Amino acid sequence: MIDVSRLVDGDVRALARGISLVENQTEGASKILEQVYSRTGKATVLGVTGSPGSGKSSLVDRLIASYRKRGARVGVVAVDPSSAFSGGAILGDRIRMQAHASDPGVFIRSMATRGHLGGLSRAANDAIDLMDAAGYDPIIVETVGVGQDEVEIVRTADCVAVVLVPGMGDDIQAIKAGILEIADLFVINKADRDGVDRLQADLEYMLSLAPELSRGRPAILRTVAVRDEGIDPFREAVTAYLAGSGEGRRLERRAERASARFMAVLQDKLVRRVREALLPDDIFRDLVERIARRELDPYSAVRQVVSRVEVQ
Ligand SMILES: Nc1nc2c(ncn2[C@@H]2O[C@H](COP(=O)(O)OP(=O)(O)OP(=O)(O)O)[C@@H](O)[C@H]2O)c(=O)[nH]1
Ligand SMILES: [Mg+2]
Repeated sequence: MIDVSRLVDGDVRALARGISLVENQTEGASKILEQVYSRTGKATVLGVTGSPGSGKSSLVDRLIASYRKRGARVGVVAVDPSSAFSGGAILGDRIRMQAHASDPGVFIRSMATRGHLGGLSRAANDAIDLMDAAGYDPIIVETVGVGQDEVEIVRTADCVAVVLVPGMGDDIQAIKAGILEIADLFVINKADRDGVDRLQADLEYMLSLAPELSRGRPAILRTVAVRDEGIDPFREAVTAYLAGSGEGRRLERRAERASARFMAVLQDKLVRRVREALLPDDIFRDLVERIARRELDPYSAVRQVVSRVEVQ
Protein backbone atom coordinates (compact mmCIF):
# COMPACT_ATOMS: atom_id res chain seq x y z
CA MET A 1 0.00 0.00 0.00
CA ILE A 2 0.98 3.60 -0.33
CA ASP A 3 0.30 6.67 1.68
CA VAL A 4 -2.54 8.26 -0.24
CA SER A 5 -2.29 11.54 1.66
CA ARG A 6 1.29 11.90 0.49
CA LEU A 7 0.26 11.24 -3.07
CA VAL A 8 -2.40 13.92 -2.81
CA ASP A 9 0.17 16.31 -1.33
CA GLY A 10 2.20 15.88 -4.49
CA ASP A 11 4.82 13.42 -3.22
CA VAL A 12 6.41 12.15 -6.42
CA ARG A 13 7.45 8.78 -5.01
CA ALA A 14 4.00 8.03 -3.67
CA LEU A 15 2.57 8.90 -7.08
CA ALA A 16 5.08 6.74 -8.96
CA ARG A 17 4.36 3.82 -6.67
CA GLY A 18 0.64 4.35 -6.91
CA ILE A 19 0.80 4.20 -10.68
CA SER A 20 2.85 1.01 -10.58
CA LEU A 21 0.25 -0.55 -8.34
CA VAL A 22 -2.66 0.35 -10.59
CA GLU A 23 -0.68 -0.71 -13.64
CA ASN A 24 0.02 -4.10 -12.19
CA GLN A 25 -3.48 -4.41 -10.79
CA THR A 26 -2.12 -5.40 -7.44
CA GLU A 27 -4.24 -5.90 -4.40
CA GLY A 28 -5.00 -2.51 -2.99
CA ALA A 29 -4.81 -0.64 -6.27
CA SER A 30 -8.54 -0.14 -6.43
CA LYS A 31 -8.48 1.06 -2.82
CA ILE A 32 -6.15 3.87 -3.82
CA LEU A 33 -8.45 4.92 -6.62
CA GLU A 34 -11.46 4.75 -4.34
CA GLN A 35 -9.72 7.12 -1.97
CA VAL A 36 -8.51 9.65 -4.50
CA TYR A 37 -11.38 9.70 -6.97
CA SER A 38 -13.29 12.54 -5.32
CA ARG A 39 -10.21 14.70 -5.70
CA THR A 40 -9.95 14.13 -9.44
CA GLY A 41 -11.60 15.91 -12.34
CA LYS A 42 -9.71 19.16 -11.89
CA ALA A 43 -7.04 18.65 -14.55
CA THR A 44 -7.47 19.26 -18.23
CA VAL A 45 -6.62 16.13 -20.17
CA LEU A 46 -5.01 16.77 -23.54
CA GLY A 47 -4.71 13.83 -25.92
CA VAL A 48 -1.93 13.90 -28.50
CA THR A 49 -2.19 11.21 -31.14
CA GLY A 50 -0.98 10.56 -34.68
CA SER A 51 1.09 8.19 -36.78
CA PRO A 52 4.22 6.54 -35.41
CA GLY A 53 7.16 8.90 -35.65
CA SER A 54 5.10 11.97 -36.44
CA GLY A 55 6.83 13.87 -33.65
CA LYS A 56 4.31 13.45 -30.84
CA SER A 57 6.92 13.08 -28.09
CA SER A 58 8.93 15.99 -29.45
CA LEU A 59 5.80 18.11 -29.43
CA VAL A 60 4.87 17.01 -25.93
CA ASP A 61 8.38 17.84 -24.76
CA ARG A 62 8.05 21.38 -26.14
CA LEU A 63 4.50 21.73 -24.82
CA ILE A 64 5.71 20.79 -21.35
CA ALA A 65 8.24 23.63 -21.56
CA SER A 66 5.52 26.00 -22.75
CA TYR A 67 3.20 25.10 -19.89
CA ARG A 68 6.05 25.20 -17.38
CA LYS A 69 6.88 28.78 -18.36
CA ARG A 70 3.38 29.60 -17.20
CA GLY A 71 3.87 27.84 -13.92
CA ALA A 72 1.69 24.80 -14.58
CA ARG A 73 2.62 21.40 -13.18
CA VAL A 74 2.43 19.00 -16.07
CA GLY A 75 1.67 15.29 -16.05
CA VAL A 76 2.37 13.06 -19.04
CA VAL A 77 1.21 9.54 -19.84
CA ALA A 78 3.11 8.27 -22.88
CA VAL A 79 1.76 5.01 -24.22
CA ASP A 80 4.53 3.06 -25.89
CA PRO A 81 3.38 1.57 -29.15
CA SER A 82 5.82 -1.34 -28.63
CA SER A 83 6.16 -1.53 -32.37
CA ALA A 84 9.19 -2.61 -34.26
CA PHE A 85 8.59 0.41 -36.44
CA SER A 86 9.22 2.97 -33.77
CA GLY A 87 11.99 0.92 -32.20
CA GLY A 88 11.19 1.14 -28.53
CA ALA A 89 9.39 4.35 -27.87
CA ILE A 90 9.92 4.22 -24.12
CA LEU A 91 13.55 4.86 -24.73
CA GLY A 92 12.59 7.46 -27.32
CA ASP A 93 10.27 9.19 -24.88
CA ARG A 94 12.93 9.23 -22.22
CA ILE A 95 15.43 10.80 -24.52
CA ARG A 96 12.91 13.18 -26.04
CA MET A 97 11.61 14.40 -22.73
CA GLN A 98 14.78 13.99 -20.71
CA ALA A 99 15.21 17.71 -20.20
CA HIS A 100 12.30 17.60 -17.77
CA ALA A 101 13.45 14.56 -15.82
CA SER A 102 14.82 16.59 -12.93
CA ASP A 103 11.98 19.09 -12.87
CA PRO A 104 9.67 18.35 -9.92
CA GLY A 105 6.88 20.20 -11.72
CA VAL A 106 6.81 17.55 -14.44
CA PHE A 107 5.76 13.94 -14.01
CA ILE A 108 6.24 11.63 -16.99
CA ARG A 109 5.09 8.05 -17.08
CA SER A 110 5.59 5.71 -20.01
CA MET A 111 3.35 2.71 -20.35
CA ALA A 112 3.83 -0.31 -22.51
CA THR A 113 0.91 -1.43 -24.60
CA ARG A 114 1.61 -5.04 -23.85
CA GLY A 115 0.81 -7.03 -20.79
CA HIS A 116 -2.13 -5.14 -19.42
CA LEU A 117 -4.47 -7.71 -18.04
CA GLY A 118 -7.11 -5.23 -17.05
CA GLY A 119 -6.76 -3.31 -20.27
CA LEU A 120 -4.46 -0.56 -21.36
CA SER A 121 -7.21 2.02 -21.36
CA ARG A 122 -8.09 1.29 -17.76
CA ALA A 123 -4.45 1.50 -16.68
CA ALA A 124 -3.88 4.77 -18.53
CA ASN A 125 -7.04 6.32 -17.11
CA ASP A 126 -6.12 5.21 -13.61
CA ALA A 127 -2.71 6.85 -14.04
CA ILE A 128 -4.40 10.04 -15.24
CA ASP A 129 -6.61 10.05 -12.16
CA LEU A 130 -3.65 9.62 -9.83
CA MET A 131 -1.76 12.47 -11.50
CA ASP A 132 -4.89 14.59 -11.32
CA ALA A 133 -5.27 13.85 -7.62
CA ALA A 134 -1.62 14.76 -7.14
CA GLY A 135 -2.31 18.20 -8.60
CA TYR A 136 -0.87 17.95 -12.11
CA ASP A 137 -2.73 20.07 -14.65
CA PRO A 138 -2.71 19.72 -17.60
CA ILE A 139 -2.19 16.02 -18.12
CA ILE A 140 -0.98 15.18 -21.60
CA VAL A 141 -1.59 11.71 -22.99
CA GLU A 142 0.47 10.57 -25.96
CA THR A 143 -0.62 7.54 -27.95
CA VAL A 144 -0.11 6.42 -31.52
CA GLY A 145 -3.21 6.84 -33.60
CA VAL A 146 -3.42 3.24 -34.63
CA GLY A 147 -5.13 0.44 -32.80
CA GLN A 148 -8.41 0.41 -30.99
CA ASP A 149 -6.95 0.61 -27.50
CA GLU A 150 -4.78 3.60 -28.27
CA VAL A 151 -7.57 5.55 -29.89
CA GLU A 152 -9.87 4.62 -27.03
CA ILE A 153 -7.51 6.21 -24.54
CA VAL A 154 -7.42 9.66 -26.12
CA ARG A 155 -10.95 9.69 -27.47
CA THR A 156 -12.41 11.00 -24.25
CA ALA A 157 -9.68 13.53 -23.44
CA ASP A 158 -10.97 17.06 -22.93
CA CYS A 159 -9.15 18.07 -26.11
CA VAL A 160 -7.70 15.75 -28.75
CA ALA A 161 -4.85 16.96 -30.97
CA VAL A 162 -4.12 14.82 -34.02
CA VAL A 163 -0.57 15.14 -35.37
CA LEU A 164 0.05 14.81 -39.10
CA VAL A 165 3.24 15.17 -41.10
CA PRO A 166 3.66 16.29 -44.69
CA GLY A 167 5.08 14.12 -47.40
CA MET A 168 3.62 10.81 -46.38
CA GLY A 169 1.58 10.43 -49.53
CA ASP A 170 -1.53 8.50 -48.75
CA ASP A 171 -1.24 9.21 -45.09
CA ILE A 172 -4.27 11.40 -45.03
CA GLN A 173 -6.35 8.54 -46.38
CA ALA A 174 -5.13 6.26 -43.66
CA ILE A 175 -5.83 8.91 -41.10
CA LYS A 176 -9.38 9.21 -42.31
CA ALA A 177 -10.62 6.11 -40.62
CA GLY A 178 -11.58 7.01 -37.12
CA ILE A 179 -8.99 9.64 -36.42
CA LEU A 180 -10.59 12.51 -38.24
CA GLU A 181 -13.68 12.16 -36.13
CA ILE A 182 -11.90 12.47 -32.83
CA ALA A 183 -9.74 15.49 -33.67
CA ASP A 184 -10.52 18.73 -31.88
CA LEU A 185 -7.50 20.25 -33.55
CA PHE A 186 -4.94 19.19 -36.11
CA VAL A 187 -1.22 19.81 -35.81
CA ILE A 188 0.87 19.60 -38.95
CA ASN A 189 4.26 18.86 -37.44
CA LYS A 190 7.55 18.71 -39.37
CA ALA A 191 6.32 21.81 -41.16
CA ASP A 192 9.96 22.34 -42.16
CA ARG A 193 9.41 19.67 -44.78
CA ASP A 194 7.99 19.93 -48.26
CA GLY A 195 4.33 19.35 -48.79
CA VAL A 196 2.89 21.36 -45.92
CA ASP A 197 0.55 23.44 -48.06
CA ARG A 198 -0.61 20.37 -49.91
CA LEU A 199 -1.35 18.52 -46.69
CA GLN A 200 -3.21 21.49 -45.26
CA ALA A 201 -5.25 21.81 -48.46
CA ASP A 202 -6.06 18.07 -48.43
CA LEU A 203 -7.08 18.29 -44.83
CA GLU A 204 -9.25 21.32 -45.34
CA TYR A 205 -10.90 19.67 -48.33
CA MET A 206 -11.59 16.55 -46.35
CA LEU A 207 -13.00 18.52 -43.46
CA SER A 208 -15.24 20.38 -45.87
CA LEU A 209 -16.70 17.03 -46.97
CA ALA A 210 -17.28 15.83 -43.46
CA PRO A 211 -20.90 15.83 -42.47
CA GLU A 212 -21.59 18.77 -40.21
CA LEU A 213 -19.17 18.52 -37.34
CA SER A 214 -21.31 19.22 -34.34
CA ARG A 215 -18.51 21.00 -32.57
CA GLY A 216 -17.35 23.17 -35.44
CA ARG A 217 -14.33 22.81 -37.63
CA PRO A 218 -11.09 21.82 -35.92
CA ALA A 219 -8.28 24.39 -36.13
CA ILE A 220 -5.20 23.41 -38.15
CA LEU A 221 -1.82 24.42 -36.74
CA ARG A 222 1.72 24.12 -38.03
CA THR A 223 4.67 23.22 -35.85
CA VAL A 224 8.33 22.35 -36.12
CA ALA A 225 8.80 20.61 -32.79
CA VAL A 226 12.55 20.22 -33.14
CA ARG A 227 12.91 23.99 -33.58
CA ASP A 228 10.35 24.88 -30.97
CA GLU A 229 8.24 26.61 -33.60
CA GLY A 230 4.49 26.95 -33.30
CA ILE A 231 4.36 25.54 -29.81
CA ASP A 232 2.87 28.49 -27.95
CA PRO A 233 0.15 28.82 -30.62
CA PHE A 234 -0.52 25.09 -30.14
CA ARG A 235 -0.94 25.58 -26.40
CA GLU A 236 -3.12 28.63 -27.01
CA ALA A 237 -5.26 26.70 -29.50
CA VAL A 238 -5.90 24.09 -26.83
CA THR A 239 -6.95 26.80 -24.37
CA ALA A 240 -9.13 28.44 -27.01
CA TYR A 241 -10.74 25.13 -27.89
CA LEU A 242 -11.52 24.44 -24.26
CA ALA A 243 -12.93 27.93 -23.76
CA GLY A 244 -14.91 27.80 -26.99
CA SER A 245 -16.26 24.29 -26.66
CA GLY A 246 -18.18 25.34 -23.59
CA GLU A 247 -19.05 23.54 -20.42
CA GLY A 248 -21.62 21.37 -22.18
CA ARG A 249 -19.07 19.72 -24.43
CA ARG A 250 -16.68 19.21 -21.54
CA LEU A 251 -19.36 17.52 -19.48
CA GLU A 252 -20.33 15.37 -22.46
CA ARG A 253 -16.73 14.13 -22.86
CA ARG A 254 -16.48 13.49 -19.16
CA ALA A 255 -19.70 11.54 -19.16
CA GLU A 256 -18.30 9.42 -22.00
CA ARG A 257 -15.11 8.89 -20.07
CA ALA A 258 -17.06 7.98 -16.93
CA SER A 259 -19.13 5.49 -18.89
CA ALA A 260 -16.07 3.91 -20.52
CA ARG A 261 -14.32 3.67 -17.16
CA PHE A 262 -17.31 2.19 -15.41
CA MET A 263 -17.71 -0.45 -18.11
CA ALA A 264 -14.00 -1.29 -18.08
CA VAL A 265 -13.95 -1.79 -14.33
CA LEU A 266 -17.23 -3.69 -14.42
CA GLN A 267 -15.99 -6.07 -17.11
CA ASP A 268 -12.75 -6.58 -15.30
CA LYS A 269 -14.40 -7.33 -11.97
CA LEU A 270 -17.11 -9.54 -13.43
CA VAL A 271 -14.65 -11.64 -15.39
CA ARG A 272 -12.51 -12.05 -12.30
CA ARG A 273 -15.50 -13.00 -10.16
CA VAL A 274 -16.77 -15.51 -12.68
CA ARG A 275 -13.33 -17.04 -13.09
CA GLU A 276 -12.86 -17.31 -9.36
CA ALA A 277 -16.30 -18.71 -8.64
CA LEU A 278 -16.99 -20.92 -11.64
CA LEU A 279 -13.87 -21.42 -13.69
CA PRO A 280 -10.91 -22.62 -11.69
CA ASP A 281 -7.79 -22.98 -13.81
CA ASP A 282 -8.23 -26.68 -14.62
CA ILE A 283 -11.81 -26.28 -15.77
CA PHE A 284 -10.89 -23.16 -17.72
CA ARG A 285 -8.04 -24.98 -19.48
CA ASP A 286 -10.25 -27.93 -20.21
CA LEU A 287 -12.90 -25.72 -21.81
CA VAL A 288 -10.30 -23.88 -23.86
CA GLU A 289 -8.84 -27.16 -25.10
CA ARG A 290 -12.26 -28.41 -26.14
CA ILE A 291 -12.90 -25.14 -27.96
CA ALA A 292 -9.51 -25.48 -29.69
CA ARG A 293 -10.36 -29.05 -30.74
CA ARG A 294 -13.70 -27.80 -32.07
CA GLU A 295 -15.61 -30.10 -29.74
CA LEU A 296 -17.22 -27.06 -28.22
CA ASP A 297 -17.90 -23.62 -29.60
CA PRO A 298 -17.09 -20.54 -27.52
CA TYR A 299 -20.67 -19.30 -27.56
CA SER A 300 -22.10 -22.43 -26.04
CA ALA A 301 -19.28 -22.52 -23.53
CA VAL A 302 -20.00 -18.99 -22.38
CA ARG A 303 -23.75 -19.61 -22.35
CA GLN A 304 -23.26 -22.54 -20.02
CA VAL A 305 -21.08 -20.50 -17.69
CA VAL A 306 -23.32 -17.45 -17.74
CA SER A 307 -26.43 -19.51 -17.07
CA ARG A 308 -24.88 -20.38 -13.74
CA VAL A 309 -24.30 -16.75 -12.82
CA GLU A 310 -26.92 -15.29 -10.59
CA VAL A 311 -27.43 -11.60 -10.91
CA GLN A 312 -28.53 -10.02 -7.62
N1 LIG B 1 12.33 17.59 -39.41
C1 LIG B 1 11.66 17.46 -38.29
N2 LIG B 1 11.83 16.36 -37.53
C2 LIG B 1 11.11 16.24 -36.41
C3 LIG B 1 10.18 17.22 -36.00
N3 LIG B 1 9.61 16.81 -34.85
C4 LIG B 1 10.14 15.61 -34.55
N4 LIG B 1 11.05 15.26 -35.48
C5 LIG B 1 11.86 14.03 -35.51
O1 LIG B 1 11.02 12.94 -35.80
C6 LIG B 1 11.47 11.76 -35.12
C7 LIG B 1 10.37 11.15 -34.32
O2 LIG B 1 10.03 12.03 -33.27
P1 LIG B 1 9.21 11.58 -32.00
O3 LIG B 1 8.94 12.82 -31.23
O4 LIG B 1 9.86 10.47 -31.29
O5 LIG B 1 7.90 11.03 -32.68
P2 LIG B 1 6.71 10.21 -32.02
O6 LIG B 1 5.49 10.54 -32.81
O7 LIG B 1 6.64 10.46 -30.55
O8 LIG B 1 7.13 8.72 -32.28
P3 LIG B 1 6.52 7.37 -31.67
O9 LIG B 1 6.17 7.67 -30.23
O10 LIG B 1 7.59 6.37 -31.82
O11 LIG B 1 5.30 7.09 -32.49
C8 LIG B 1 12.65 12.20 -34.29
O12 LIG B 1 13.82 11.88 -34.98
C9 LIG B 1 12.47 13.69 -34.17
O13 LIG B 1 13.69 14.39 -33.98
C10 LIG B 1 10.01 18.40 -36.83
O14 LIG B 1 9.23 19.30 -36.56
N5 LIG B 1 10.78 18.44 -37.95
MG1 LIG C 1 6.59 9.08 -28.93
